[in-house]
Amino acid sequence: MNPDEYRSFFEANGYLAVKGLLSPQEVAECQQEVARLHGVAAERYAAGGAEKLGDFQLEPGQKDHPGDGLPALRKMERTDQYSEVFKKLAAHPRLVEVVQRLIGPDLLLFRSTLMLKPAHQGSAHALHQDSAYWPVEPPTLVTVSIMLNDATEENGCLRIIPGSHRWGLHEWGRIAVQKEEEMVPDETKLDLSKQMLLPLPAGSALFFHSLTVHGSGPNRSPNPRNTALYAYFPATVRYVPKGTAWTQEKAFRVIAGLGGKETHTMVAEKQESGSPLSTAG
Ligand SMILES: O=C(O)CCC(=O)C(=O)O
Repeated sequence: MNPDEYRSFFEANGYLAVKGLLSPQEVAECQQEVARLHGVAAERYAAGGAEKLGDFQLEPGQKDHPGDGLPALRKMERTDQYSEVFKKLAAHPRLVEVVQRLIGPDLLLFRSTLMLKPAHQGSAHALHQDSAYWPVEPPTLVTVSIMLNDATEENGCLRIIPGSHRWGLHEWGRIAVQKEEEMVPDETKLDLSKQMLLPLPAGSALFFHSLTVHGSGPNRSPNPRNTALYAYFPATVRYVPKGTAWTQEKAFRVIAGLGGKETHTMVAEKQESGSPLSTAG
């Protein structure tokens, strides 16, 4: 697709896949860094068990028995705080160029995460809308999931419902109940026939709107499915924390624009009373 068509495709469909965003060398560097971070997690676990893991989260069922080798991790949050590689990747010029085409020149970083699906053990993510959790209004964030391995149906590639970003924010946008490998929250009247799998080769990137209904299946394969995931937003939004998990003031890293300053601090606004999503955070 011609880059000039990115925005119109994204606005119509709520997602955009870009192949070859990272070179094979860049992918290899990221894979090495993922291995190093697993080593850090193993050291922390050895020092104090699961409680010492902090931003490293074990796969469900691994809490007491992470095994003899490296811990089976489901995700690593706030990677920009302890990984130069993933801090730098958030501002990768090709990545920034695409996000700017989608939401404009001034970009703030909302989230910097590694989503991991270890071979045979990686668990599913039930379908949900990210904006059901995030304190940004209007809900106009863009998440990018960068494939660090080939992502296939078997190892749990992302799945989305195209056009669902135009449905608005729903009560079922949160993962209400996630049973075993079930992909749909309870009380949902989602038309799953519209669900689309997005297998993509390593180095590709999938961009999606924070209202787009998305999730991923379990990893039933002998290969990992690891992705670097970032969420960006324009500074024109309001910061409206939902529940108690968010601070009144929050400094976000500036990725592009805003006069080149390093961080941009936002002050919480009260959310409208009666919001259906006002509990927990
Ligand atoms: O990477 C995945 O498998 C799912 C990630 C996801 O749904 C999320 O972080 O909101």
